[in-house]
Amino acid sequence: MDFSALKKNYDDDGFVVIRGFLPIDELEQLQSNLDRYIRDVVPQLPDGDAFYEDRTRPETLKQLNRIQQDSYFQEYLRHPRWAIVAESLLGEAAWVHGAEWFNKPPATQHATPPHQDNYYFCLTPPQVLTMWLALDPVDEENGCLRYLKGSHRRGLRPHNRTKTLGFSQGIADYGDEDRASEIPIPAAPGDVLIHHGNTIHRADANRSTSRHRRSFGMVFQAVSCVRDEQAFQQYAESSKQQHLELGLKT
Ligand SMILES: O=C(O)CCC(=O)C(=O)O
Repeated sequence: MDFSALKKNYDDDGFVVIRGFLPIDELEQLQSNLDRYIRDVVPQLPDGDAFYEDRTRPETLKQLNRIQQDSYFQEYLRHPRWAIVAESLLGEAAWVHGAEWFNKPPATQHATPPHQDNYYFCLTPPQVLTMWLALDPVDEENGCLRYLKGSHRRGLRPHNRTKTLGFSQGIADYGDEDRASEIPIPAAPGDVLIHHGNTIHRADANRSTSRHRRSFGMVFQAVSCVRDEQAFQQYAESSKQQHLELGLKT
């Protein structure tokens, strides 16, 4: 892999895509462990670790947080393939926050609001990136990610509360001009999309009638980052408040 070309694209655009990042055997192993986790572990998790569009319908499971509480995923966090790419793009040593799983089940109304991840993480400098691995074929119909190229160089935009479980904050003034410059990124299973913590992104709901839109994500934070504890507490409080309003027991 040509890491210097990849880093230049990442620095210029705020995101890069690596097609075929995970070979098929590794992808199958990851997927089968996710299937096992969803079947055996998820039914026992507290509300805050497993989000549903409708809790009474297990098939509407849409987000899993802190998957690394399972020993397979705890070990998976140390997989060198991911860390080598993350550290090359960040240009320094990094550690991984944890692992997450996202889905947009077919025919649900779950759009991802426009946001910048570092509004949630509160890190300075914003040396943090998200690696988002497609597990299904992903396209505009089932809600692919959409990026605003170069937005990572323009600082954080104001965010306000949303009603979307899992994405409690969205960009307050996202407008037509933003929408017109979005770049949708279709992906095949095993492709990874990597975005800078300040890159603006969002995704539509899944409009297909039968296709899931699953992905597996890991966030890498460079060792030079320091968290603004006051800003983070405010964010955590607002997220907790949203969970209470939505009736979650966390
Ligand atoms: O999967 C999605 O729709 C959103 C994921 C996302 O925003 C992220 O990983 O930063």
